[in-house]
Amino acid sequence: MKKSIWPLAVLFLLIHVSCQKENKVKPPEPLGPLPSNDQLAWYKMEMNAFIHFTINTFTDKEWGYGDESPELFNPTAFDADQWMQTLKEAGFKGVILTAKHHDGFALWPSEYTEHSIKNSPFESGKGDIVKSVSESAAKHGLKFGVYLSPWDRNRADYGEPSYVEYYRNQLKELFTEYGPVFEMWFDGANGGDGYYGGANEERTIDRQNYYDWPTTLGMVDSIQPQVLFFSDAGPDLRWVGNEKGIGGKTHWNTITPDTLYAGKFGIEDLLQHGTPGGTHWIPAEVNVSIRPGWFYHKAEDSLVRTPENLFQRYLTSVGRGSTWLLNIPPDTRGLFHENDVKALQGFRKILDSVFENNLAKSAKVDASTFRGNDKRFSPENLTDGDENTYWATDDDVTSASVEIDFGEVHELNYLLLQEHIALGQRVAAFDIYAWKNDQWEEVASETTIGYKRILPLNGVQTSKIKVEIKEALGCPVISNLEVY
Ligand code: FUL
Repeated sequence: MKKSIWPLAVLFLLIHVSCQKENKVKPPEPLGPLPSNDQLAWYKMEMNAFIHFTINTFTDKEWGYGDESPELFNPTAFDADQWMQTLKEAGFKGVILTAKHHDGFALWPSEYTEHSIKNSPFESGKGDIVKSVSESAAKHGLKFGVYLSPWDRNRADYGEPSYVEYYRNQLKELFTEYGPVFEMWFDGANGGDGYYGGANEERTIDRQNYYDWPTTLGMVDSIQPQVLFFSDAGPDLRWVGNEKGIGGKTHWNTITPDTLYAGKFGIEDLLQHGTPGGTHWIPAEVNVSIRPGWFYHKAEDSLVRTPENLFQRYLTSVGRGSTWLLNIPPDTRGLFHENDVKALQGFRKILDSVFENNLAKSAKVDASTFRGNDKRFSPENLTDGDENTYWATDDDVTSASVEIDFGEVHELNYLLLQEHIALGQRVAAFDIYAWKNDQWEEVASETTIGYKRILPLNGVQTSKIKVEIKEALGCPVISNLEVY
């Protein structure tokens, strides 16, 4: 019997056509430098706590000279669980502890110095704050990070090559004995006067070369490769250029390290804003203290930031595509002070109430265009709650708009946007419009989006919002849009 080959041929043709179609609309190619997986995980942490605690807590100073007796370190009710519980409830995801500040006092029983907790009365010299904090952090599901001041006003050999060896030995102890570390914070403050083993003098170092950072970072990297290094200039995270908690409205994650090195003056503006088309992906981290000082001072008990002020700092850090590193200094008891705890609880309440009801979830979303008219890149991806899906345009389209129609008038307070930064940072200028009196009225004109951008809409009454992307380095790739 002669079988017809037609059904088979039609099937092949259909498969062929559908494959061709699949291939035709490809996802956008990555653009420029990209974040590493560890950096991507870091953005998602959003809020981390900085903890400044050492001998300064007991001398009421900000910068210890380095001649303080270890006998002074004696918290009477130290409880790392109180810190971690407070932080966890407030929504923090990581904690970075000052294992050693500029005064050189080590909060762990380092075998390389006598200037440490082992010679203090705290727990009869058997205490280890680094261990207690790293263990409590792990118990509460928070990631642990380390601050180890390169500048050491206690060491007699600060400024000599042997000090750099000492510093590396301390890093080795910290990175081998205290579990995984997500971030290492290298402070830019360096050199000046100090005790220096009794020399009591001024010392300056060649900031660019003295520490031989590539060797030091390579050593840490070989012990814990996931660690992100923060310093004025990176290489993984950069300083934001101020200590006020203000990220740049324009925040390019990209920057060219040629133009930077730790300690160079006058680059604050560059650090805050970054450079479109910069050669490296080094996001700015926003650090600020909940009090005027970094260490606890009784006289500042009434000067703790209010919940509303903390919320504003959240908007100027996380809301500008950075992570927020908020310092909460424990007091002489070794506890977060009641006023700081209250402020954090109040802040959390504001955050929960502001971001309670995402109106975009049930709104109708429409775009002026989307990539190849392919559903995989349609504007609905903006509100599907899936961070892996996104709205994108064709490669040659760098301006496009999206409309969010709520069907009825609402009072709107915030708009939240996220770029799919795994494919690079792209958007350079965008406007937001609200539908008022039968026409579009501009409510904001902005530049970058990045990992996250939260913009105040100031209670505008409207039934529709439009986001118009005016300029981008490549086709826009936007993964999330929320409205509150
Ligand atoms: C600065 C230091 O000098 C301060 O004491 C504090 O540690 C702050 C976070 O960084 O450079």
